[in-house]
Amino acid sequence: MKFSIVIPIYKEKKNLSKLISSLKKALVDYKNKYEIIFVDDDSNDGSDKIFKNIKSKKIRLLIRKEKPRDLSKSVVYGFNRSKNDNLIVMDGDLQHNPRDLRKLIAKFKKTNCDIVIGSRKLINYKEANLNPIRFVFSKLLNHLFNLLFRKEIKDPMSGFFLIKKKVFKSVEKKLILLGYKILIDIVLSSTKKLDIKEVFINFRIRDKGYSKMRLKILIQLVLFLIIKYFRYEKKL
Ligand SMILES: Nc1nc2c(ncn2[C@@H]2O[C@H](COP(=O)(O)OP(=O)(O)OP(=O)(O)O)[C@@H](O)[C@H]2O)c(=O)[nH]1
Ligand SMILES: [Mg+2]
Repeated sequence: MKFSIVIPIYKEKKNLSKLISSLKKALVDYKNKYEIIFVDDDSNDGSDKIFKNIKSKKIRLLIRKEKPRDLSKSVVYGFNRSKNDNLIVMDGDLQHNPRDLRKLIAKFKKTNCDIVIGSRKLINYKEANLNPIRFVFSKLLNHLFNLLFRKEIKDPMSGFFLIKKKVFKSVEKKLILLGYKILIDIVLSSTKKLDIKEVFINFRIRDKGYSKMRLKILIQLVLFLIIKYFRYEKKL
């Protein structure tokens, strides 16, 4: 099984060297079975210089020039330029631990499911490594999602997941592609009932750099859920 890891980045210069070295370490057993594609939304912060010293052909930097910048669109940009049949998305700020990739891949190999989600354990805010407000919001949004769409997904808001490329391709034209939540965009666009598995991951505190999560993005998310809800109801 070969996979392409797509990592959307925006002004993550301070995290990239550490992330790349921990990815290499975590993937040492997978040798020629993977590629890593960083999709930078034209950060202009010198992130590209870090890639100049990388000799491995398995690691690529793509710069997306389209404006306005957008996380979901960057992920699709990377998906469409990937070589392998299985796709993985993860954050570029070290909040997703490269060591957890193994768990996602193992679950996928064992079950041959459509999607494996790396889910945050949202039991209490300290264990989840979220500040109390983000914790409550994440829990509320997850509940709201499951209620509205009659699903049972522990962490549909996760940005860490593995998906078969053919599943992505089957829904690509229906995606809204707005903001952060590409996973729910994909899940709710499928006409086929998807086989979704989850594994718990160790979500970490942002290491360096700054969060791009803003009120605008939360409003985008609520808007996104409303649009999806009406489309979803029509589909049923
Ligand atoms: N290409 C691209 N990447 C983005 C954009 N916004 C955020 N990212 C990246 O997407 C990942 C998640 O964004 P974060 O800002 O860390 O969001 P978050 O993890 O929900 O928020 P924090 O917990 O506060 O860090 C990081 O790798 C960001 O660099 C964007 O507009 N374009
Ligand atoms: Mg983050």
